[in-house]
Amino acid sequence: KCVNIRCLSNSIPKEKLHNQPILTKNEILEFDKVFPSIIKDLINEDKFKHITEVALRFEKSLEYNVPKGKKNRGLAVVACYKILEKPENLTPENLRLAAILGWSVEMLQGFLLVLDDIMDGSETRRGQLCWYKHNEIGYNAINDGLLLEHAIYLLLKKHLSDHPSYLKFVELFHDVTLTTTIGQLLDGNTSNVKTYTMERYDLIAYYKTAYYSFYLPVCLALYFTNHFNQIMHQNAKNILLEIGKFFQIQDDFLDCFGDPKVTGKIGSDIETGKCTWLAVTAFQLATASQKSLLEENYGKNDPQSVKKIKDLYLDLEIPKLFTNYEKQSYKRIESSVDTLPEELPRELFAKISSTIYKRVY
Ligand code: GPP
Ligand code: MG
Ligand code: MG
Ligand code: MG
Repeated sequence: KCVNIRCLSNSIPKEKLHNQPILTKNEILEFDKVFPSIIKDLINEDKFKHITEVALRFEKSLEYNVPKGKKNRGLAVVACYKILEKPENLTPENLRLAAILGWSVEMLQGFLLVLDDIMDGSETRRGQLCWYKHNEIGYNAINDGLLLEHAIYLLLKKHLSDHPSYLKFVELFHDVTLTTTIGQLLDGNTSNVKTYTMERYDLIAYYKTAYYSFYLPVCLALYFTNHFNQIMHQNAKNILLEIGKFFQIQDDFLDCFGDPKVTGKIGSDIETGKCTWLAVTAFQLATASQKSLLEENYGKNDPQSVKKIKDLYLDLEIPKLFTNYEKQSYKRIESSVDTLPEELPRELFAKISSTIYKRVY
């Protein structure tokens, strides 16, 4: 039974630690407090501060598309920084810079989501209408997305250009954006479900999600604390990509079986014929007649076809398989954490995977 004594963290059942943000309420508040000054910096950039029309539009897009998510990725930068940094360096100024790096990751996320929603034909995101879905926005959202991407580099230049790792930050953001774009290309290159394999799935999940969502925040914190050891980075990358794949499998499950009131988004993977974990798993398990049903109905933007696919997923007990997969995969990740070299903060990796285990949004 859950004991109501907060200071005795050991007495809180492990279950209670899942699906919780990586930082405390107060730490999240501190992170949020930095955002208004970031908006101010951005709209006061020399390039357009005198073009009120541009500054106002940018401000509107920043407010709508950046701060309203879970902020897992941005908060992870700060959490990782706090663990890696020497206590004497944990000054308010350094914490502010770590928060700015975190918000830069949230800018990347905002940029990717604005464009992803157009490509996926999505309706809602974070419980609100997708940005491009507003009548007065439409495809101009593409340009707003590009501006959000530039916000990353404007912030880095303004606040971190004197940091020894400045070039590393810039190159990392470029590299991760390229990786994500390659993942998005593969994800959008849909074909008949019979051609989808788990190998293809893994590649898409690593590229389109894991790099930017899990490797990027930790890598930024490593560079910020001047950790450049290649082996250390490779070890961190290996485990973070596994965590990222696990996260994308959850995302696929929630697209089909999640509650849009909780996830804040209406799924579209079946209609758009995406290579999801559910589709690949279902095709592997299907009988010959079920395979033809999949081939005929998967990827059709038609409610009856979608229902046939969802019913088949239920017949094949995909939700149960998913729950088992989630449990097994979580266990595997936990044991790989235990084999990480000493110089890597094991508790951080354990925390990252526990924040997403059993998530419902
Ligand atoms: C998640 O895919 C991947 C991204 C948001 C990366 C987009 C990359 C671009 C280059 C634009 P998803 O479509 O499954 O996410 P969601 O379910 O949140 O729409
Ligand atoms: Mg999408
Ligand atoms: Mg997508
Ligand atoms: Mg998805």
